[in-house]
Amino acid sequence: LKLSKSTSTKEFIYYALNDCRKKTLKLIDELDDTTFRNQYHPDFSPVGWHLGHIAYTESLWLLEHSAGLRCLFPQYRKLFAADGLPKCERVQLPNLEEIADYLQTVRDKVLEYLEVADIEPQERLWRFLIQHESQHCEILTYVWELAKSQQSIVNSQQSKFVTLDVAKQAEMVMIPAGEFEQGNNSLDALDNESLCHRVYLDTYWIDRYPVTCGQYREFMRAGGYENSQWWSKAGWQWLQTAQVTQPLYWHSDRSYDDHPVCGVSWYEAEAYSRFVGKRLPTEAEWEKAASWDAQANHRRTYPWGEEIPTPKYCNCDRLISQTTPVDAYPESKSAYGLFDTLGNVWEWTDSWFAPYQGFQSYPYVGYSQVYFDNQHRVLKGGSWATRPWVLRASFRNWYHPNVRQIFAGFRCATSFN
Ligand code: AVJ
Ligand code: FE
Repeated sequence: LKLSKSTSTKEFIYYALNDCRKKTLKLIDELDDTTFRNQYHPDFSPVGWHLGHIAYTESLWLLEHSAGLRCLFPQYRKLFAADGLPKCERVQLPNLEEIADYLQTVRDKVLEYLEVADIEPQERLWRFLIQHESQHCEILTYVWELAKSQQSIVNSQQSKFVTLDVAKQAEMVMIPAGEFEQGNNSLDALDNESLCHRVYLDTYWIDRYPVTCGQYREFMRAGGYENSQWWSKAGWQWLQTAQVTQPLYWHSDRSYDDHPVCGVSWYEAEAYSRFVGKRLPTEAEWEKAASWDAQANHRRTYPWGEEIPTPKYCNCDRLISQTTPVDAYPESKSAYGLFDTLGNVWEWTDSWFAPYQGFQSYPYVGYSQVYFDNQHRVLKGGSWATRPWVLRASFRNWYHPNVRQIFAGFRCATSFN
């Protein structure tokens, strides 16, 4: 199927389900049993749990709630429900073959149902499930990276010269005062992206590129991790217990100097920003700089326009399996000239995860609403492991500020030149 204007909703859903699942099955193909069932970090469930939970969620919403079928695998309900067991108890898993069978059995029924379903009123739900699978596959990639780092398998690239010079890396872009449109009301937007609304921002400056390893090394070399003056009170407190001295996915190899920093907590991002006399952008500042086309007075879905993300535009979808130089995708440029806003690394923002005016939970309160607790910071843009279905300027991710396992970096902002 070639997607075009005449593709029907049903054809599109069929295509997206298959495309997404093909990649999930490819992951399963590469998986060994230890990586499948180990819990590598208390904040993250085992890889195998995520796979079972994908099948469970699809079955719950499409087969039980929509098609009205009985639960196919009632024995898995407690284990794979989002609110079933604490993460540490999610290790008593069926084996890989059983999970693969679970996914396949549910999917076969789902495709049968898709043929007869009245799709129009359910479109939002189907789109949600494609994004749900995409997100869990990214999260299981985090766990997999932890597994690899324990087995000391490190991604490494051919040694190369850094081509983006230091002055260029530090460039900032001025975003003139004015209104823009934040959020997204379309059918593929998640509940937390609506309602779309206009926001006025004063003039500010924002980095053209994410902060690079080369730039961050200066912070490390200057004793950034030993000097409380760069850290907020909460950040310094966090550092005393975390006892870290470099990002989680740090490369000492200088050929990574033009790659974005990856694997920092929000506190590290905050400390670095203070060190260079800047601050983290708010979510609105990030989103305006990435998506607003002031000349057209128009919000772009992606920084470059409306074409869906492909390898031409950004480092995503696990196609490269690690970060790339921050200037590697000139086609990614936003109207204001920012590079690399989508893909490569998630970017921490200064904003707490909170609802927009008119927010309504969908499809369940536990998706977003329970996280509106002023304990989670918003991340934007997606990483090298993010599937295209969840890459867009309005997408909102959220984590506690101490989390480093996600593939997160940041860029800085200032209010004056
Ligand atoms: C948006 C990644 C924070 O992991 O809780 C998956 C995604 N929500 N299933 C999460 C999610 C429900 C969510 N994050
Ligand atoms: Fe989930």
